[in-house]
Amino acid sequence: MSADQTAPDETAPDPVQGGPAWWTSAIVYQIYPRSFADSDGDGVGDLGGIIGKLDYLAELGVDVLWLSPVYQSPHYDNGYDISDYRQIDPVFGTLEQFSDLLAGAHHRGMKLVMDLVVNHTSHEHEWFKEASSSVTSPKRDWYWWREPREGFDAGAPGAEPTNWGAAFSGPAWTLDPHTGQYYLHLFAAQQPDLNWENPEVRSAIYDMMNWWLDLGVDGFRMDVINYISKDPTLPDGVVPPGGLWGDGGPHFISGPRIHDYLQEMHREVFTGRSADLITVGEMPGATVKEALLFTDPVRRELDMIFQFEHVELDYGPGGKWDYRGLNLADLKTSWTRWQHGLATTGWNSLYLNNHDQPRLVSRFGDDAGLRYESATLWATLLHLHRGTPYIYQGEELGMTNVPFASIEDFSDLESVNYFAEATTVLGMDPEEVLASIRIMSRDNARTPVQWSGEAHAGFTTGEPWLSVNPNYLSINAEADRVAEKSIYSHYQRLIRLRHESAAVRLGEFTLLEADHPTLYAFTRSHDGETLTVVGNVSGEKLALPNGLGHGECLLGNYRDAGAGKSDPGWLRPWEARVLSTSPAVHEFV
Ligand code: TEU
Repeated sequence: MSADQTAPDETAPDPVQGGPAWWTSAIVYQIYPRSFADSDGDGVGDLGGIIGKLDYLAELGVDVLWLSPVYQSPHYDNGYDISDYRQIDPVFGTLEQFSDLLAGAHHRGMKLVMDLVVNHTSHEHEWFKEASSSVTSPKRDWYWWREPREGFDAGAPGAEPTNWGAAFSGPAWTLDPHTGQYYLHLFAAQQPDLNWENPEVRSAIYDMMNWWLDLGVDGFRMDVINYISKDPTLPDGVVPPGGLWGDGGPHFISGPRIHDYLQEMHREVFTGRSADLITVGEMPGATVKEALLFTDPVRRELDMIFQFEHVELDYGPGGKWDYRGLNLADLKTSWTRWQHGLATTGWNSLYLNNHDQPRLVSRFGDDAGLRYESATLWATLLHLHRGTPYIYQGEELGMTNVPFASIEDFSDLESVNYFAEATTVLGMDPEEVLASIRIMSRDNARTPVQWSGEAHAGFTTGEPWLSVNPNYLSINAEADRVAEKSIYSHYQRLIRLRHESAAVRLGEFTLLEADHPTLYAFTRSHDGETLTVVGNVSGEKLALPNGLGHGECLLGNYRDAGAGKSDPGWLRPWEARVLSTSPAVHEFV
């Protein structure tokens, strides 16, 4: 890390001083290292694999790489359970290799952002080992410990200190038989929650963050960062109808001290450092109003957040596993509310895919006959909104969900634990449970990236930790990049358009034809320039109302769209066009 990378950069536009921040024109690419590329043949992706693909990423044109966790971990949750924040897990490589990766990214003009998982650690972290050694341990209070519920013996049914359920099934409390107390874990039992009320915890985390920034990383994606402040009285939650556990969410989502903590973190870690850093907070359950507080630059908390509203619109009343399909009207309403809510202050992150979401082309498009068209339609709609777009590995190739045959094919603890709980305690039909896991499981996003038609899709020379999607023979990077209909090329064009067009970066968003069932249309206006975006979210031809198809086509997903050959009155199945209704500056078709 050279000294000038951490020095305050006086020339960088500071959002507080006015003027758009650099990340308004940036595109972030997320790497899930386990599944990206394996350089040593052990079947698990690694840093060497990423280094080998830096040119591929630079050619795509992305500005920032975000690495899902590569720290030392027992991998119960694939690295989201960290046992040492300052070590690279040997399965991924070494700190030296990490420095090479960082230098390689910087050399190609890309920044590198780390995943920061500090709501919880692994149960194998030294802090937790020490904390659980005795009730008088100096680190006892670094985690949340409680006696069994009054009137209950430790370990008896219902003895948990609160009725909260964990995100990965079962109760949010596990008994430590050694000390007779329970510890809190909002996720798996192997992920005990840190107690942010304790100033020593916060200071240890800030030290660690400063250590990584001094090493030269360009910022952090902060895992469930709006869960870190709990109501210390830990009240019971409401049990939903047919549910097993209470919902603790209201007592820890954007809890009482969350803004204090983030402002303190800003002061202790980011103040005085370069304006070229980036912070993004992952925030399930965050509202637009809260997002405004988290991302208003004068409050000095975060640059942007990941909100979850749009990826939960296809949940039924029973939640994630009760899939009911997307109603486009709901998405229009939701995205429009977020676009307007953060129009003048704050900033949006734009995503449809990540390592926790099924593949977008299977979930929202047509992953069979019109895979190219529907993948590029969704990419176009997403990237033309106001905010920073995120691309998840394989999305740029139109990778699809996976035809998992049986529960044995799944690896993710969320899917595996849910299957066990649903088929036993809830008494559900295993085939029915399997059907919903097939659609929504996080493993859909976690199979190896399909690089080529070679064995295991060119991901590894060994046995991959999770089987490659059998469609790799036709869907892979090598084939896509030379195909006439290349999804990768479409992403390249979208990235260039954002880099070069102020209207894409900053334009005011206006939704059009709000009530149309299959047309998603909007304008982006900036400085006398207006772009009109029209997208057909269906496999049927669509007649465009009110002359909407007129204008010069800057970018489209049907090859003839810009050559004046397409009919401006119609959109073909899953067709998207970006039209300039003011003098065009660039030709992107
Ligand atoms: O996810 C937080 C989260 O609440 C959900 O996205 C969750 O993973 C799941 O999809 C609910 O169905 C973050 C990470 O992105 C995820 O990979 C981790 O498992 C989780 O935190 C715990 O660290």
